Amino acid sequence: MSDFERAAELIKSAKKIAVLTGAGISAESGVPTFRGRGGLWQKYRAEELATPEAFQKDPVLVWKFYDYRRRLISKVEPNKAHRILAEWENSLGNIEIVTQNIDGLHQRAGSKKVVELHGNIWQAICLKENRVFKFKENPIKEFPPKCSECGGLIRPDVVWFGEALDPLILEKAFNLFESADVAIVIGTSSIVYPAAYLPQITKKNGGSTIEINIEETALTPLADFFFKGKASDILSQINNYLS
Ligand code: BV8
Repeated sequence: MSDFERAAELIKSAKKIAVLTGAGISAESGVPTFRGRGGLWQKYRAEELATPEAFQKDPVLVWKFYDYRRRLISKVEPNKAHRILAEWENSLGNIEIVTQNIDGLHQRAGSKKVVELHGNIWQAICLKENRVFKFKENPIKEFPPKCSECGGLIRPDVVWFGEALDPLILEKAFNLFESADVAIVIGTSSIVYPAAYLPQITKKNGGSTIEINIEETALTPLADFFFKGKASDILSQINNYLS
């Protein structure tokens, strides 16, 4: 029996499956990753852009960074990896996704059960009213953009480095990986915490972990299965043994 078949058996017999995705699952859609070749952070340093201090210092620069990504994301489509996970949500019925991505591609592929750990690039927060709202202006016309209701400064509704994640969202993610007997980890360097901790919870509770990545990561030594390859290729191969 191949590892693909074994992984498929694990998925078929799972009571609950928790999926953690990172920028790598959107790479095949054309969205640059953070730390890989040509990654976003290679051009910019995270500290310069995705931190509250950076926004405080230069909200225009930070908003131009997000406007660049919004324009790029608005032109791409979910890829086969996103679509297979959406199919599995329907066919298996016991799978939920926790994503570090802010691109919304899982939802556009049809996934309904998606926890966005780090926020969503198409939402903003009015700092004056402390209100979260959909902000889809594309491209952004004025920098920094202002709240249409009160004229106050707004910021992207994303979690920056050094910022706490929404406790309710984090609790939901922890509970999911705690109750899962299978964790599937796709396209993340497993560097950023607390996200990287989630699959370790499943492991600690005696669950199994399946990692899909084009290269080994900090999680790989812990994984029960490590499939080296592109997310859409590996998921397609596992999917062949599910249908
Ligand atoms: C917090 C949103 C506390 C904005 C992001 C030391 C130890 C532990 C923690 C820390 C530490 N030092 C600092 C920290 C905390 C810090 C952290 O983890 N830093 C890291 C860098 C060490 N964490 C935080 O600050 C978090 N908050 O801890 O708060 C706190 C508590 C109370 C009160 C106050 C504070 C907040 C973290 C969230 C930061 N926001 N993004 C935005 O997107 O602009 S993180 C950013 O990195 C993205 O969200 C991204 O999703 C995330 C993780 O990156 P990946 O998704 O893994 O992407 P990456 O490029 O790294 O990897 C892509 C992978 O895909 C690669 O492995 C590649 O091989 C693979 N791949 C590529 N192509 C494919 C593929 N795989 C398959 N198929 C392909 N085709």
